[in-house]
Amino acid sequence: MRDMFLCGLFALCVELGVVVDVCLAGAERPNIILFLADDLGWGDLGCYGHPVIRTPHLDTFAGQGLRLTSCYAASAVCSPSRSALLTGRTPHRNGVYTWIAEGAPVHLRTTERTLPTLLRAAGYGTCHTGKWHLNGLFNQADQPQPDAHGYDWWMATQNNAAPSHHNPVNFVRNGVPVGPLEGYSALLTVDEAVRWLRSERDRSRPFFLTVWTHEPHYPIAAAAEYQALYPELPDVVQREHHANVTQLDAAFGRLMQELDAEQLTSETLVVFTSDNGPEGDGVTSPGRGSTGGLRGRKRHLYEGGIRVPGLVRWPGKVAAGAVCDVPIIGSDVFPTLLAAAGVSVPSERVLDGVNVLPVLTGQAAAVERERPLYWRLLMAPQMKSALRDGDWKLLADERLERMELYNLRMDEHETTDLREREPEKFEQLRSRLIALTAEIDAEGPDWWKTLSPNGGGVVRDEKQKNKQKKQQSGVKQGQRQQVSPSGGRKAEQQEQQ
Ligand SMILES: [Ca+2]
Repeated sequence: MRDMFLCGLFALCVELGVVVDVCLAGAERPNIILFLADDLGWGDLGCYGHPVIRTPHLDTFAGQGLRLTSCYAASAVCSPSRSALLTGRTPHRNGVYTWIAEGAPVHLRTTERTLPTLLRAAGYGTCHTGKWHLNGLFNQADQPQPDAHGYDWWMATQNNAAPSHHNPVNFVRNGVPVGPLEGYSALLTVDEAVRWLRSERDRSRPFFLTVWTHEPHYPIAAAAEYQALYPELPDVVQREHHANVTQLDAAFGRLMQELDAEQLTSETLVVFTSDNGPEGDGVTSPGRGSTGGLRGRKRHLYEGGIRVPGLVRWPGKVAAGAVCDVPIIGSDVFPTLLAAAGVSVPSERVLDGVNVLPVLTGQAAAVERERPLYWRLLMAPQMKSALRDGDWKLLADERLERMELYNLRMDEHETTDLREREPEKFEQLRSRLIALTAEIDAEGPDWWKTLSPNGGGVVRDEKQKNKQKKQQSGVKQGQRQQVSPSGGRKAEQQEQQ
């Protein structure tokens, strides 16, 4: 029976151009879970040193696997980071160059080859639950939905849970609106994953499951039982934020308990990470997440905006309790998980990520890269491009003119610009950044040239913008009058990203 399945699988893979390592085509192929938090900072977990936030399940999980201390999201906002996880390609190359506002034309195109598509073709069952945020026209025929990117089963939202994490009303399951749900988003998201694991998946196949929580992104809501864990915090905003991270941790723990109950733990590779750094200023805004002292926060290309928690558990393959400071970026997840499944990466296109499995499993001390780690985010408040090559990091403004150079080994907090003291290194990386940006621009769609860097929902060009303003002046005037003088519009924009 199993031989018949393998023969059928081989025929399917040949048809789709997917190459499966024959040695891994049988029972050795792991199940894979990619669990993603939203706006969780590098310093927000107990196992990353947070002095107050309680994350017992993730702390235990970290001790069972590998903790990455130089793990990076591929962007400093939601959608681009997610696009890189699923494609292995940097956001401006795959087209998702900014967070995607509802209604925006920007989306993850079907010309990209995604993890679920390739794993499904190789015989995996596939499921996504939680935030999607890879299209502007969610659950509409005009843009691809999660099923078009390889998911057998999905229950998702376009962006944030609405009206908040509590009793969300905007989940869609396999194209059908779910309606009002009772409970909190992360737990509901995991409940759906558990339901799929128990009742919907094909148990004769390995599975690929992505669980992308809304927590702790605005607008947050945390259950009373988790808020009760922080009686020492008089600030209700801080208490709810910290409880919200604990709620996320509880949801993660529930999923890990399900793996244990189903006796799947030993054959399942689990990756936990976040899509970008923490929101707000961390002191007065609703966002009370921690960068662990790193410079910058969400939207910044300084370390606090992009360096995130990264935990990997694969029993028998990844050493328990290990810690690794090798720089790894979200784009690496694609080739790494394909390698774990014995599936070859697409050879007809450029990948920015590389297979880091040898480092994760302790077989190599470093990652060989053709391209350095690269970021570009035109809505970033200061520097809008960056690359990291070894210990060195270069940041640049939009025109790639004003630049800063840091040595992260000596200066983790990016305090001392070394471009004048290290002219040779500066020139080497400057040339690299300019060339790499040109290469990526030549390949990716040029949405970023015409659409707003903030959400990609409106035109960027001044002439087009003025023309649109004239046509829609009545509507826009009405919208402006609803904005509070205290900056409600800005707060509303932050909540959407
Ligand atoms: Ca995010």
